[in-house]
Amino acid sequence: METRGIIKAFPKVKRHRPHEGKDAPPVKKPPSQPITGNIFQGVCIHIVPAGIGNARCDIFKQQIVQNGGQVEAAYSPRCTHVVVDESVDRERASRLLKMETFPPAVQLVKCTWLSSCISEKKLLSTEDYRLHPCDRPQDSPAEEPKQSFVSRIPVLDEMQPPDHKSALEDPADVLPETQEEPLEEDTVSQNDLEALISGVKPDSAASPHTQNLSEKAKVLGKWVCAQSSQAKSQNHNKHLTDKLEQLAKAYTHTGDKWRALSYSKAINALKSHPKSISSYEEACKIPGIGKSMADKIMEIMESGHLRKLDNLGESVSVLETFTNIWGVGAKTAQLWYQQGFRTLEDIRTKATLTHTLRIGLKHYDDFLDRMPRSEAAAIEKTVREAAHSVNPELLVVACGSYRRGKPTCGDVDVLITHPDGHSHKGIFSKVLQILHQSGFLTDDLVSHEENGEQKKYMGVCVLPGPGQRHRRLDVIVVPHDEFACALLYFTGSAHFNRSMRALAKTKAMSLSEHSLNSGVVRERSVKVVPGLALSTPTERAVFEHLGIPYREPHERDW
Ligand code: DCP
Ligand code: MG
Ligand code: MN
Repeated sequence: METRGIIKAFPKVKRHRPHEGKDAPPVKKPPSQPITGNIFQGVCIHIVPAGIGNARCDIFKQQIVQNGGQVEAAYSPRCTHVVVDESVDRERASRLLKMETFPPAVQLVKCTWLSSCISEKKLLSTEDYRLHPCDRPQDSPAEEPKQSFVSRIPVLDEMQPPDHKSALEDPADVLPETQEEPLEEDTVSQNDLEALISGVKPDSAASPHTQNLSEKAKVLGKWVCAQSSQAKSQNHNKHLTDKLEQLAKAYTHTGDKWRALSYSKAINALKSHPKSISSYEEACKIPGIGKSMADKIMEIMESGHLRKLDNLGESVSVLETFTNIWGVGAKTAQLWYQQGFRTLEDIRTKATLTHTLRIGLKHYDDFLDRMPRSEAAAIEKTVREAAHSVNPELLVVACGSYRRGKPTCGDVDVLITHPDGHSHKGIFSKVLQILHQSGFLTDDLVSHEENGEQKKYMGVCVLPGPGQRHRRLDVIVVPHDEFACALLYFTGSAHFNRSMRALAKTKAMSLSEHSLNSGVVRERSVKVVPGLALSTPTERAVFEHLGIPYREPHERDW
């Protein structure tokens, strides 16, 4: 499926304002901070970094000093407080500090005490935060969960890192080992991927533990496709998601798709969280947010900033400029960067360009500009009129972001079929010819037949009249028995589709833009028996077969 490959190579995220403080050195030395408060006046704190993470540690230190306190790099008799990670108990603290006993005057406390003091802007009693000899780790994400299916939730940040050479290398970010293409339907990584997106191990949806109805509901509740995306419309965590989105974009541009996905999963989770996050523990409890993500959330909460954004380096904005060319993915962008190209002018004059890339370059600004819905509607109408002039019975539907009700659209995705099941044949080239002749279609990007039946076209169009911009247009023509699955696929979002396909997989089914099959057998995620297509006259039928509530298109905007 070459077409998908091209769609994949085209990042969804289209504009990114390079960060202004890009070259500012990271804040490393708390003592140089101006003192702006007095929460910690008279307090001398040693932080045991184990488990807390460097970034969070630095933020704590900075906040202590800024608020009139003192920080000791190692334990000393001057210390009034010793702060440890929530997961550290008294025994471990003794080992870490190499101290058998603690002087009674020293308060040994969990770092939640620090977070709370900072967020409540006062020196709180350590009463509820002190470590006692019998203390067990509390609220640690590594803690044994109460339900067995929850215990198998893989948290991205806790998996093993691959041998990555990312431009944004961050030892604090830990990644899964597999680096396969995440968007293919039947790749080995699909299950894992959705697990990362939804925070639930897909297998668990079908496990005996979930037979109990309420548990099943709980599991389904974790699937993106089983939930309404409306939940994120009231984002209570915009201050967090804005920063994380900047980082996610950077990962997209550098081709670090696992990190980009992990961030987009966390961003979705934060956007749909019913309230503003107020503590590290609260962040950790959200499915899809692991420790390292929670560290970043804390950093933003406590300092209003994410220092990583200051250290992105020049390459990220150059790679972004390149990947913003339609048809250019992270690989090509990196290759160009390695070849010494830094600007669009370099690409225009020095890079080897295919026909497609030349068109992408020609319409660089137009393609980055999302069009208003009204313009998308006018484009769809133009296609519909051309189709109806060939055969008035053809069904023509604008899908994609338009059908999901978005106020602006990156392109227009038009689906064509014929209710009689055969008259869709042969219309594709006729419709395109009409649109070419009228001057509406100006360039072709990709046009091909797939599976002998479904046909895809990707091109460029322009509405008549002065001042119109060139817009991307995708058209697919499908046989009527594939209509519902094609409509579902083409409506998206891509994230919603991944979730639904992964859910299907847990039920020995397989969902594609052609059909929903049951009785699928996979060996190590590779399909060995394709199964049989279920009857799917409507989108609703697909939801029903999968056992999830129907979602209107505007609820699929994940
Ligand atoms: N699609 C998908 N997987 C992809 C790309 C696309 O499942 N990798 C599906 C879901 C998308 C639909 O195709 O919603 C249309 O793709 P677009 O790239 O046009 O995306 P949207 O229309 O959703 O957004 P935009 O407004 O950016 O065009
Ligand atoms: Mg679209
Ligand atoms: Mn499209």
